[in-house]
Amino acid sequence: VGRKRSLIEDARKERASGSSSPGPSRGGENFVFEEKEGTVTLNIIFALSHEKNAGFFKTGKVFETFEAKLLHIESRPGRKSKNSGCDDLEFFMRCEVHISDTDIFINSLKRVADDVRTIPEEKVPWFPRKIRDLDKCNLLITKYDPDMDQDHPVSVYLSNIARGEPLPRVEYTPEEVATWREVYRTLRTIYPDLACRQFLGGLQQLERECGYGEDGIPQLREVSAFLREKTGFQLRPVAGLLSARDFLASLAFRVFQCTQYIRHASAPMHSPEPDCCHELLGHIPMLADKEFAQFSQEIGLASLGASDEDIERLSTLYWFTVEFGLCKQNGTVKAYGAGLLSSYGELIYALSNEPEYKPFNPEETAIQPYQDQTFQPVYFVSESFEDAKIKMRRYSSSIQRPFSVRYDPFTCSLEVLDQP
Ligand code: HBI
Ligand code: FE
Repeated sequence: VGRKRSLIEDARKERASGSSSPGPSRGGENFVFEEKEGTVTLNIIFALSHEKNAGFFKTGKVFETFEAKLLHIESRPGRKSKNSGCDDLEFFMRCEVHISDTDIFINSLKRVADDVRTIPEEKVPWFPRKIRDLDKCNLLITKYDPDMDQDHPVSVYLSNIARGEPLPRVEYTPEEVATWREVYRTLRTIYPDLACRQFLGGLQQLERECGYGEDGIPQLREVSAFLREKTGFQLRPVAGLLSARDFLASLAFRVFQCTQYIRHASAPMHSPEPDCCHELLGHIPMLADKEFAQFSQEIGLASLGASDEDIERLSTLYWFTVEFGLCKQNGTVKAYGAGLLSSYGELIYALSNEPEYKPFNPEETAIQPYQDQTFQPVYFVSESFEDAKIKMRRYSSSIQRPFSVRYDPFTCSLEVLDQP
């Protein structure tokens, strides 16, 4: 037993020194905020029979060993005692333990107590509270594979991403610049007819102030500084496609997670995943628009601590607006979605007579099935960004969460308010 205990303690010491473990936080009585790789709150019920003499103090030892923080304790006559007249007691304990200790903690209790049960409670998934918490929003779904091309600089400049260092400057190869040139030239010619006014305005400013043009791939560091001045958005380099939850959470802080590598030269007009052509041409000019920036942050704020089902709906909304959205301007329909503005083929298709259009309406848009392999089956048309933002706000206030959030732009952090 002694050895086992010291192993547990060693593991704990290691953990304590290796990470700045976040302090436990909890909300009201009926829900808890989950910690990302931190502690978990457990509601435990167990019984102690009359024969287990001093059993209660043995359970106390288990709590002590695992440094379980006791939040509540209650006792009552056990079920057996009511029928049989013996003096069993049942205990209810609410406590916090380290997530990775959960199973061993419960098993240890089972050795000293009877009928050990845990009662699940409503969990609020972990979400970032401060901008630096975004270091933990790094769950990659897919990652650019440098093995596809050994000369690709991707592995070099992905190595120092997580530590909040200044945005790395990338030396792109002549072949990569040639890919960019082809994409830029092809798309630039059709933008004046098909892109919305805000996009064209943003792109012109980027051409004047940020070195946008055919001759080189703009550096994220400069683009990020540009955006900060325009709308407070900043860029953060990312190694690939993030989970929808982590990606959307960063928008709440006006942070856009941005890939920095470029698609393969063998298919310059196609990329199955985001690459810097998609980000720099599709997203960045739009993020320089105040109204659009607010709209994007609105989706991000709605996603914090939301259920998996709500994340799915918000992700679909993001898809049909930020990626594939259309809007009315002076009586004609224009594109503002980055997936369209970075794809020659789909941009032309979306603004032809072929596809079906529906008015943007969050309740309906959020449940529309979407396509990530071919062109979209339907596009949603907004009246204006102002209108889209108001509708989005109304939609997000309808999402059920046991708390509300308020963003403080001065500290770039969230105030989390428990609802009465
Ligand atoms: N990750 N890096 C990156 N870029 C995206 O555009 C992106 C993502 N993860 C998820 C995602 N988009 C979509 O699921 C959105 O609908 C949220
Ligand atoms: Fe995108």
